Amino acid sequence: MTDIPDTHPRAASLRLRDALVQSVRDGITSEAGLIAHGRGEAFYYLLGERTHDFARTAIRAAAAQVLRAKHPVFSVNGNVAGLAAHQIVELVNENPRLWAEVNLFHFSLERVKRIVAKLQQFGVQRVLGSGLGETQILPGLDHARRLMDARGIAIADVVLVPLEDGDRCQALVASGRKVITIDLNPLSRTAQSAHITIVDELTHALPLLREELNHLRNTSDRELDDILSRFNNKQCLQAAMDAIRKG
Ligand code: PTJ
Repeated sequence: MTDIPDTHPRAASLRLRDALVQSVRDGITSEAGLIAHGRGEAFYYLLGERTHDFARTAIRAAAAQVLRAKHPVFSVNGNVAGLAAHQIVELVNENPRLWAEVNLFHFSLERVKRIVAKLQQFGVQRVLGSGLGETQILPGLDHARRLMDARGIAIADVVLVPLEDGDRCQALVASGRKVITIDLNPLSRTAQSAHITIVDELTHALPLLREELNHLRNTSDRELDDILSRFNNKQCLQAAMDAIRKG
């Protein structure tokens, strides 16, 4: 790991990079994951590297959606596992209906197993790997991301899929599941097709989602439905694009 002093003006950003580089070396994150991260960094820079109100609004709706779900699943890829394993533990373990399922684009069974093992080592109580157990197929996809564990995404009504490929997001939406994403690019196909898009950096959004879940946990179903019916994803995406344009 690089020695990054706290006084470095870009310390937080450099530490995330470092974590991801190490995660590639550990065989958790794919090499292409570094490129995906760089794309995220560019959008984050344009967004002023802070959490905007449109993201907070989407995070609140996401929490309401997870709390209203019967079987919510957090779909974890190599970047998410590399950057946010400690945050996945908190989310899954504090929300008894929530499962994590490792699902990869650059697929190998070895990497799925390695990520599942990493999450287990961190203490995640409910974690599956697409392709490891009894497997079903998500229609409309030709690559490994179509694999779904029969106890996980296959029976999920709500799927949280940060940093996702657009075609899988669209296939999940077409399958009737509610889809929540975290994506710094408001123009991506994923951002545009998900039901709830949190335009914020992953490791900043997840603790806020955790807080919001704790805050809303004892809220009535009626109030949660009210939050969801008032939420407008198009408006949030427009606000994100305006923020980027205005600088
Ligand atoms: O581990 P695998 O094999 O499943 O592969 C995972 C990656 C991320 C490599 C794969 O899904 C991929 O290529 O993703 P894309 O199509 O590059 O999409 C990633 C999206 O996430 C882009 O829109 C980025 O702007 C965004 N993004 C990248 N890093 C972050 C981010 N959004 C939020 N927080 C980040 N840290």
